[in-house]
Amino acid sequence: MGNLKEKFAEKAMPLAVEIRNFVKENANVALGEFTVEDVYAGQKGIIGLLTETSLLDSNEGIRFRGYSIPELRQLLPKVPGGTEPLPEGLFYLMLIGELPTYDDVLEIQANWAARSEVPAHVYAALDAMPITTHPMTQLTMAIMALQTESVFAKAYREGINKKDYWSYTYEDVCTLLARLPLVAAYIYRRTYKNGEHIPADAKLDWAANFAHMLGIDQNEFYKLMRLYLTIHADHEGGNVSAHTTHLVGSALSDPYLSLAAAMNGLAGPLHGLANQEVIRWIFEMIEEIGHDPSEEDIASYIQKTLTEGKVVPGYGHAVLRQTDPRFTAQQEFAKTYMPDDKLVNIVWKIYKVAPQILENTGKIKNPWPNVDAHSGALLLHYGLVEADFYTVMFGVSRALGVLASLIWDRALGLPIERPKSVTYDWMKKAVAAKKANA
Ligand code: CMX
Repeated sequence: MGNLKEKFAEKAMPLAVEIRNFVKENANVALGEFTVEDVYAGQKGIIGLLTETSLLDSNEGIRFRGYSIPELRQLLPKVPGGTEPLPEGLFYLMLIGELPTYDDVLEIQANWAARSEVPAHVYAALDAMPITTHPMTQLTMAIMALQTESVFAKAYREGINKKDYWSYTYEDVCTLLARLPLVAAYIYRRTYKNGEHIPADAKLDWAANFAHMLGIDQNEFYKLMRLYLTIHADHEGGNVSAHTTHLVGSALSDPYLSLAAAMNGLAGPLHGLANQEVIRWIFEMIEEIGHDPSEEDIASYIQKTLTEGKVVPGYGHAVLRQTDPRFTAQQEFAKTYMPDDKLVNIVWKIYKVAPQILENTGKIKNPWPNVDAHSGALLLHYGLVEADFYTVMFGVSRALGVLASLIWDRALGLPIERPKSVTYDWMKKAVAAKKANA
């Protein structure tokens, strides 16, 4: 990818030198303190990671290179006459730190289209799996099968200079991103559509082509896919999928190995699988209380879920403390294109009653909806009814952000990650010593 790769090198190489000098000059500046609770609560609030592509504010939500989601919807290039941003443009922004032109996006599209042929053995590996295999398991397997193509792994084996790690990583990332929608669509069609596959259409953009290969050739669904694949891409570095990519990549595992590991994390119900769980939970509710539940009906169903010791999927967040702007963006889309959709209206009713009930528990730190609370209802509207596939779609998008970050990791020469762990016994002694000295 001549242009983008060169632009990235022009940005990243001087910055790597600048950061090295910054660290040398400021090595002893303290950034904060952390408590026993912080450690036992999953390290939230402890600064220990570096991610250039995006930054989260607990109240405002995510910003990609300084741009909020509403700003990205305005400013990123769109197809002529289009209304939603093109995710290829977000990839450019995350890599370069500046908004791309439409021509920049077209260049990425052409480059990825040229790399997109998936080797036959990847499809054969998928076909060897039972049709009942969860789509996320299939996705991880497909990424692992694609790993045979890693130019980073090959070059490392042959011996390369550290300074060139980023370049091979870049090549792997672009090839992987080019092929990911094809394998995801293949998984969908083999699992749910009798293996009747639909060839890619190189004239379409990355998101519309994905929609086309899934079998939903509607202009409105193309728009949804552009929005969906943009907003799910990145959520700074500490979430399970981003952190896993960075952690595994820090061992110099190639991008395929790193992304496969990340997708296994995304497949957890407290992370990406929540989009599937939301729809399953709503359908169970409908089965129990009918198709047109009142706010009171929904409130008692939420109470029941909590009493049974289960989580209300789509609500809460490890770091956010407000309604997720990714939820709001999807709500706005729904208000424009499907204001009368029954399921969408149930999602909105849940939004009216759930936060107060969750707040009243006194323990849930964020009672507001996250990205997963809305996405399934939008997909269902366009006929994508197979909820078990939803996290694969999240994964296709998340790959953009975590892999852009992985290129940065290699360009900045970030080292192997190895935080210190301690035992409970160690912790008790440390606390006793602190108290004695207080
Ligand atoms: N329903 C019921 N209980 C919830 C809850 C919810 N939606 N959100 C948090 N809680 C509970 C926690 O399980 C925890 O309970 P215990 O003290 O009994 O262990 C307590 O409230 C405090 O948790 P927290 O500090 O508010 O939240 P965490 O940082 O531990 O967890 C998250 C964050 C997202 C895992 C949690 O809110 C949750 O399980 N939500 C539902 C699943 C979900 O929607 N996940 C998707 C997140 C977005 C994404 O990554 O895609």
